[in-house]
Amino acid sequence: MQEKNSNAHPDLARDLNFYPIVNEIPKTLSNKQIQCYNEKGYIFPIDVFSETEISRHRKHFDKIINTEIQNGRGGYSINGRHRHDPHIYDLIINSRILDCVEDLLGENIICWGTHYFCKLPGDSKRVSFHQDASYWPLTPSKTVTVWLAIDDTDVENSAMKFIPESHLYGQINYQHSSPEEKNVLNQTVDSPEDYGPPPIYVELTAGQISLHSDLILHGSDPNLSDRRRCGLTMRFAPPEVKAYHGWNQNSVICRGIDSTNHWIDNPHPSENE
Ligand SMILES: O=C(O)CCC(=O)C(=O)O
Repeated sequence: MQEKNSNAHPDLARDLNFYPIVNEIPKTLSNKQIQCYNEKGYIFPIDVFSETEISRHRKHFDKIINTEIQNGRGGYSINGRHRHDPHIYDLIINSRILDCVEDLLGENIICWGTHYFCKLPGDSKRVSFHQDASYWPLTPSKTVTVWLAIDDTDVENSAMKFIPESHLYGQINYQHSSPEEKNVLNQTVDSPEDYGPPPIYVELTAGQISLHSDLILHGSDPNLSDRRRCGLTMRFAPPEVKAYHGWNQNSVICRGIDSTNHWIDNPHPSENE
């Protein structure tokens, strides 16, 4: 299963509305941050890992990406690896990350996917403006993405960018991307400027995270710098979200329970060894 390989899912009746978070007594995020999520569609920056902690993960990632490159693949091919890689699995069950997610989704938390977006130095590919929810056969659209900065990320090395408030439009029309666009994915929303104020760049220090709604318009430019820009996306949803086409197969019940019995609870990979 590829995380973002599906198109419009015209056969599926999906609820693609934004549901504002109602949590008056958050434990980790502030009320202001929750307000920002509801009004703008994202929160950042949030400090999660120290430089020592993230550099440990970066070393691990360096090894995986080198192998990918040696095998003729690139910076976007490491997708859904948490089921087999204990280091990534440890990140999706990390309590500091889950505490933030819990304030948005409640005490029962599923992680159904992970994907590194690694823009190598000089990478000419862009991520065209899109809504995650348009790609995913999931309903309702309540997935929160945690984007963990593995490297320092700024405008120069093509930080992700958000169109604030665009999550409030429901599903937005898109085109299939043209090859000239060199889009990493395959959907493009034209005229993103029609859906909110100018883009805001998600500049993060390695170890920080951003959180975004699956309805926010976002993307990133080619990386014209000589510095790598890698982020790990972790996709979290409450159990009430339903997945079609087998998208419940890679999941982990990271916190609480799934009383719907819909999601697979894949064990920590070290238990298989
Ligand atoms: O990292 C990027 O440039 C894009 C990431 C993205 O599209 C996502 O997190 O859904």
